[in-house]
Formats: sequence, structure tokens, C-alpha cells
Amino acid sequence: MAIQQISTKVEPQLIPTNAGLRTFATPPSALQNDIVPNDLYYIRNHWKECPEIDIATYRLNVDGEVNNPLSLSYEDLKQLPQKRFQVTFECCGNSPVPEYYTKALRISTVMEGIKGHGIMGNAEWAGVSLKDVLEKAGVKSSAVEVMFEGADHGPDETVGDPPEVTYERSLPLAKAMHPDTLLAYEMNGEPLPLNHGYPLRLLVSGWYGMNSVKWLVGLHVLDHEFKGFYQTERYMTANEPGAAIPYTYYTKLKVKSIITNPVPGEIIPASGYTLAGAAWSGEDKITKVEISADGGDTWSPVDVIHPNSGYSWYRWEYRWQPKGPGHYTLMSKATNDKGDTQPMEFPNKWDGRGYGNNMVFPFEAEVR
Ligand SMILES: Nc1nc2c(c(=O)[nH]1)N[C@H]1C(S)=C(S)[C@@H](COP(=O)(O)O)O[C@H]1N2
Ligand SMILES: [Mo]
Repeated sequence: MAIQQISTKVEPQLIPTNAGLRTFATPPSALQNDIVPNDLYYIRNHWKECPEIDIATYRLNVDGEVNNPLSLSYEDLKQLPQKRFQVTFECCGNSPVPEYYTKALRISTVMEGIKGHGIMGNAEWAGVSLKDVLEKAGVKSSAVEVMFEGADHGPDETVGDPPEVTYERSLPLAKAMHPDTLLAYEMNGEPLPLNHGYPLRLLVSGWYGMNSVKWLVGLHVLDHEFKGFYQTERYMTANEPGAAIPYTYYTKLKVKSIITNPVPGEIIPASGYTLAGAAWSGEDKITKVEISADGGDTWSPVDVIHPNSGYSWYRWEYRWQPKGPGHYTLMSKATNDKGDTQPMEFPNKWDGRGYGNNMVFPFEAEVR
């Protein structure tokens, strides 16, 4: 299959980082509605160019621990039963707190220049259940994981070493066989845009973004755990010194909430204002969102949590009557149906990577 490298084209409103045209954040105003439009959806690529795949010759190859290896065309995939629902995901480097990542690690340089929560989004995705494809191939009882191969490759972006590495990630068989783990070919009613993985991406509903491999060309069913570079050397947090297990790898999204209205810098009228935002918790349900206008001293439940759709974020609203003009520290705090609540501080301070930040975020607001 011929893969031609073409330049990334992006909407000027997307916020570039210093990661060399590989990561672009969604502007804060684009997080205010249910759906983030395709052209404002964050982009996180490991190389500057997207692989351009010729749809006429495209094949998704399925091999490894299967009874019938497959080579599926785009049309073959479209013939399978379609699933369509909303999914929110975020990069595990979203909401970076600069004090807690060490530039010496270089990994986190990708996040430099990004403030706020723009390395996330919510969209309506359509595609087929990965399970349907795996069942067609007949997974052997020896299978433990499925590895997903992207068409993009090159030297690792931060250290240039290894000089040649492909974007590959794996999932445990149970998550791969979950009917809501999709092979997505549509995003918000349009064919998957090039930046988001055209023609096909994995969509691991409820899990952090790096799991959802774009430009998907191979499914490899494995009888062992995959140890590839982007599986074991990236997207983890070092555990506290002395911990029995050295690293925690990111899988399902942690409970988290953000304030989207106001946007940073917006002046709030003293006559009152409807604060709004989003809350999500991966595979779990949001049961409570609370608001503080005094830096966390006192909390009130939000007025409305709108029902979510599929694996989308929950939108919430709270009518706030400030006591008068001045400066306020606003906060939102979400709790899920397992009883997990956002921590008040960044949870992985000793690590230096800055990943997995689901703290209660202070939002400095001015009322006039
Ligand atoms: N093939 C491939 N898939 C990939 C990546 C990549 O660079 N190459 N980046 C991953 C990361 S780190 C994230 S956060 C999401 C971003 O998806 P998006 O660019 O569509 O927002 O894609 C993931 N899938
Ligand atoms: Mo990411």
C-alpha cells in the first residue's frame, strides 16, 4: 500500500504548541457546546505529517491468533452493522500544571504553551464494533491482547530515539471485545478527517486518547502482552517512590470536570451569571457536580446536570449570584457512581510527566 506523506492543514483558531506542529489545542469557546466541531477538535499527532492513505487500495489487515486472517477494504467495513454514539476523550496530558512537569524529561515539552483544557473533545462517532471484525476473524483461545497498528511512523518526537517507531498500542482482549469499542470511519457525520485518522481509527470509548489509534491499518491478535514503545515508554506515571509497581499506565478516563462558561478573561456581570461546564468519568456515570465560589471553602450542588449521550461528557449549569464586584476563585468538582471525586491538588507531583491531571481546577474570575 502506497502511503504518501502530506502536510497537516489546520484551522487557524486551533492553538499550536511548541511541539513542532504536532499538537493543537481546541480554543476554550469550542468547549462550550455539546459537540466540538471537526475543524476545532484538538489534534495530537506524533509526527508533523499525516499519512495519506489511498482509499481504493486501503486494507485493514487482521492477523495473529485468529482462525481466519482478514484483509478488509473500506467498503467491506461499511457493510458491517453501524454503531453511532458520542464519545468524549482527552489526551492524558490535558490540563497541564507547569510546576509539576520537568522539562528535562522532554516528553512534556509537547504540552508547553497549552493552558487550560483544550486537549480534549466530544464528538459523535460512527463505525463498526471491533468485536464484529474480531469475531469474523475467529479469535483463538490463546489470545490475550489486540495490538493496533497505525500507518504513521518515524523517530520518536522528543528524543529522536528510536529512529524508527510506528504508532502502535494494544488493548486487553476484554476491552477489545466490548461492543462499544469502535472502528470509526465517521466523525460528526463526516468521513473521518485526515488529522483524526482517515480512513479508519480505533475509538476506545471511555479511555484516554492515546489508546484510540488513528490511520489504522492492522489488528494483530497477540498471545502475550504488547511491549512496544508507545505502550511501555510513554503515557504513564511513575508511582510514589518505593511503590511495588513502578508505573501506572493510563486506561479509563478519571472523574473530572471543567468550567467552560466563563472563558478565561471574560468579565462576569455583578447582576448574575450562569456558570456552565462539562463533567465526565470514562466508563462510569457522573452523579454529582458541585460549585465553589470561594476557593473550595464552601460547595453547592449545580442546578442541572444534563443527561449524557453514549460516552459523552455531561453538561452542567449553575446560576451564580455574586455577592458583589471583586475577584473570586471558582471551582467545579465532580463525583462518579463509584464514589470517586476529583482531588483538590495535582495527584502525581513527584513524577515529572504531568499526566493524568483531574484535580479541582481554580478559575480566577473577575466580577464587575
Ligand atoms: N496513529 C496514531 N494514532 C494516534 C496518535 C498518533 O500520533 N498516531 N496520537 C494519539 C494521542 S496521544 C491522542 S491524545 C489521540 C488524539 O486524537 P485526535 O488527534 O483525533 O484528537 O490520538 C491518538 N492516536
Ligand atoms: Mo495524547
